[in-house]
Amino acid sequence: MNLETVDRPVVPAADRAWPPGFLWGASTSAYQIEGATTADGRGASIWDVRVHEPGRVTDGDTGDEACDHYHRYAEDVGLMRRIGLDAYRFSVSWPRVLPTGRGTVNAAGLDFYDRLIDSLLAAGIEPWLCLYHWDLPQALQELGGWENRDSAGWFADYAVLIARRFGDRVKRFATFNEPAVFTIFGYVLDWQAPGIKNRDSYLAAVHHVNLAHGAAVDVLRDLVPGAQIGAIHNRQPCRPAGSEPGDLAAAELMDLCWNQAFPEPQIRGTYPPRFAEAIERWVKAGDLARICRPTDWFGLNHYSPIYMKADPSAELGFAWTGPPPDEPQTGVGWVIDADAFRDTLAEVHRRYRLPIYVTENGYGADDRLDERGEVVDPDRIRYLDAYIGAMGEAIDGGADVRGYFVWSLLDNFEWGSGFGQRFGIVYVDYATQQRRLKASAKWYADRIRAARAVTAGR
Ligand code: IFM
Repeated sequence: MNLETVDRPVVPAADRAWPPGFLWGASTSAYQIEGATTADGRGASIWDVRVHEPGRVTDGDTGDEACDHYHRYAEDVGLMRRIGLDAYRFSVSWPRVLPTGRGTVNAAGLDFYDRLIDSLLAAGIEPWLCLYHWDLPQALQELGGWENRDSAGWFADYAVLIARRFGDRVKRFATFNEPAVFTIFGYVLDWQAPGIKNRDSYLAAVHHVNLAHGAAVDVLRDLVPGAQIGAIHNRQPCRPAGSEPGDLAAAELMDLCWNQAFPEPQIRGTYPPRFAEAIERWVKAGDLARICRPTDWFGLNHYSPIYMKADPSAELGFAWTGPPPDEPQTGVGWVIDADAFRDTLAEVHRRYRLPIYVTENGYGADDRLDERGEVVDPDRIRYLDAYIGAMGEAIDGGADVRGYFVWSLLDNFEWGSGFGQRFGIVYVDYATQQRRLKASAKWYADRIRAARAVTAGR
C-alpha cells in the first residue's frame, strides 16, 4: 500500500473491529514538552547543555519553555480527554527528580509527576511511564554518561525511586525510548546530545544502555506488583540509497545498529554475530543474562523506511541520506510507505512473540494556522489513516498488536530541528502557549469513537 496508489486502507480504520481492549493513545517526552528547565530544583540534562551551544538547533530553539507542560499539564490532560484517549505515554525527566542523577531527591519534581498521574487517572486515562527519553542528567555525563559501566547502576537506582513513588498508580513502564536512535545520533553522527563521534564510545554506550535496561526491568518487576514492562524500539527498514555495492553493505550495517543492537540482546539474549565481535571488549561474563530479562510487551516506533549509503570516512562506514525523490514524502521529507509499517509489525511479531504496542507513529510538517485560526492538515490525516489501516492488516495477518499511540499529542521541541517541525495533533502557539486541536485531532477522536463502537458491537 502506498498513499499514491491507494486512497483508503483495505478495511477502513473507522469500520473495522479492533482486538478487545485495544488502546488508543498519544505519546510525548519530558524534554520536548515540559519546559520549566530551571524551575523548582530541576537539574540540567545533556540537552539543556547542547541547545545552548551555538549552531546545534535550527533557529537557536531550546526546550527552556517548550510547551510549558510543567505548568499546563492539567489543560493538556483536558485535551486528551476531549480526544478520548485511553492511554498517554510520557517520560520522566531524570534530572527533575534527581538533579545530579543520583543521591539527593528533588521532592518538587516527584510532586509534579504525582499531579500529572493523578490527573490522568481522574480523567480515565492510563499513564504509561517511560524512564528515559534522552535527557541524561548532565552531572552523570560528566562522569562518562552511558560510556561508564556504572551507568547501569545509576539507572537502576533511579528506577527504584520511580517504582516506589509511582508504582501504586502506574503499571505500564518502558525502560528506554529508542536506544538505537540516541546512541547513533549522540555517539556516531553528532546530531544529538552528548555530541560525540566515536566508534568506541558508541559501542560502550550501547552495551551499558542494554545493561541498564536489564537492571531496571528487575527493579520494576520486584517493586511494582502487576507491572507490565517493555522497551521501545524505533524499527524501520534500512534501504540502500543507490545501486553501488557499498550502499547495500551500508544498509545492512545500519540495520544491525538501528534495528538489532537492542532488541536482540534484550529479548533473545544475544548480539547479532557481526555486532557481537565489535562489542566484545565491553561485554563481561554474565552480561547477556543480565540484559535479557523477561518483558511483557514490545514498544514499536515506526515512521518510514530510512536510506543509507557507503561512506568509508564515517565512524561506522555508512552515511544517512535522503530518500529517492520520486517517493511520496511527509512534510518533513520522510518517505510514506504504509506497507513497510505493516511488514515491520509482522516481522516484529514473528521474531519476538511479544504483544506489540505501537508507541509512536505520526506525521511532521510545518503546520500553520489559517485565517480562521484553524489548522487543517489533510496530509497528516491521510497518513494516519493509511498507517492505522496497515496496522489493521498486520493484525488480520496474525500480529498481536494491542495499542496505538500517535506521535505526538502536542507540537513540541523536535530536537535538532527545533520547533519548525510539528508532529502534534494539537497545535501549540509557542508565543502564547495557546493550544488548538488540529483537524487531525478531531479526526483521531472520531476514529477512536468509531473503533470503540464497532468493537463493542461485534
Ligand atoms: O520527536 C521524536 C521523538 O522524540 C522520538 N521519535 C521520533 C520523534 C519524531 O522525530
